[in-house]
Amino acid sequence: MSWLPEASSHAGRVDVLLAGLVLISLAVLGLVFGLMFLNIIRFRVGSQMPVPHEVVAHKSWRFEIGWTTATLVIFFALFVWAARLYVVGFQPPAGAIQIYVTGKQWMWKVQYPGGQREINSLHVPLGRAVQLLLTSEDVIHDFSIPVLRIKHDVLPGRYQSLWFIATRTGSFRFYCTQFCGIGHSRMTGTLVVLNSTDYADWLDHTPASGSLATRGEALFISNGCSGCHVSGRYPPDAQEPGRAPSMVGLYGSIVPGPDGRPVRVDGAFVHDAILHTGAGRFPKGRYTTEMPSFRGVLGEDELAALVAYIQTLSSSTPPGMGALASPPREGR
Ligand code: HEC
Ligand SMILES: [Cu+2]
Repeated sequence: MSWLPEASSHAGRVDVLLAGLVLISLAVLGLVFGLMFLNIIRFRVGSQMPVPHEVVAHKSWRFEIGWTTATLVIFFALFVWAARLYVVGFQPPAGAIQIYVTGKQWMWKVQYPGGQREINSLHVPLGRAVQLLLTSEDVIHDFSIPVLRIKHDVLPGRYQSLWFIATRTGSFRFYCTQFCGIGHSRMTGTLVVLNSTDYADWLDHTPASGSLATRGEALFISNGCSGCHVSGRYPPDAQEPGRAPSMVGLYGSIVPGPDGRPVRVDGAFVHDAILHTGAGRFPKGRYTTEMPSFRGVLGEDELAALVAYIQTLSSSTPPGMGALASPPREGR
């Protein structure tokens, strides 16, 4: 549909859903009000129409049940349609490029896995799955890219995730859509979608001081994480736990959550575990030490780096780079 600008296939699907909702609602509205007005006019005072007493006396159950079932089915189908779109819309495919977006009064800070950073602008390659890990350094913000039809509240102390595949090159606006103080209206930026060669070029020409993961590794040591989380693989739920669970192989694995239901360890899981704002899957006393909360100690920049580093302990591909050919640029 071209009546609203869109830059992803998800946007197209959201628009079709919206059109479907509007059309079905209009059809129901038209039917109900049409019948109402028809009968108001037909049976107005002084009209010559005979009042059909039989119809009132013997109401048709077949009609009654048929109509109720039909509306139920129509609206339930709408629910399934919308719910599927919603669920898929929040499940990033494996191998998506991960970009960290932090809201702060009143700007958006963006960090790339290669170590590049920028403010109020977000560069992504065309046709590749991109996952945004969103968080806030202060109050609640909301990140919205209208042309992609995606938005999500951005909360301090937590990671939220959005993903998309851009299908059009160009520059598009993004916004904070949660009133967040006096500078809220200035909290906007530009999404730049580049084709893959331009994107590789852009990554190359944007200064970066070491990849996110390299910075994360240094932080893992300087903040004392490595003192408790010794390296080396042992299952975190082995009988002999030691000081703290291993971080090796943690990312991407499926672990039992606090309520016993399996959860997949992703960026949000790791981030929230470091701040103690997450689920916390181990009972107290499970390990010989207790992990201090790093809330207020580590900034969101540092947390992004730690998450990227812990990701590297589980895979040989650079974190969040997906299949992007360009290797992490170290030491630049
Ligand atoms: C004093 C020891 C100690 C220090 C220091 C420490 N941790 Fe932990 N950490 C633990 C313990 C014990 C657990 C398991 C119990 C829990 O989840 O609280 C844990 C759990 C975690 C988890 C969740 C693991 C899982 O399998 O669910 C992550 C992620 C983590 N730590 C990362 C870090 C990072 C990053 C740092 C440094 C910024 C750090 N930890 C510093 C002891 C520590
Ligand atoms: Cu805001």
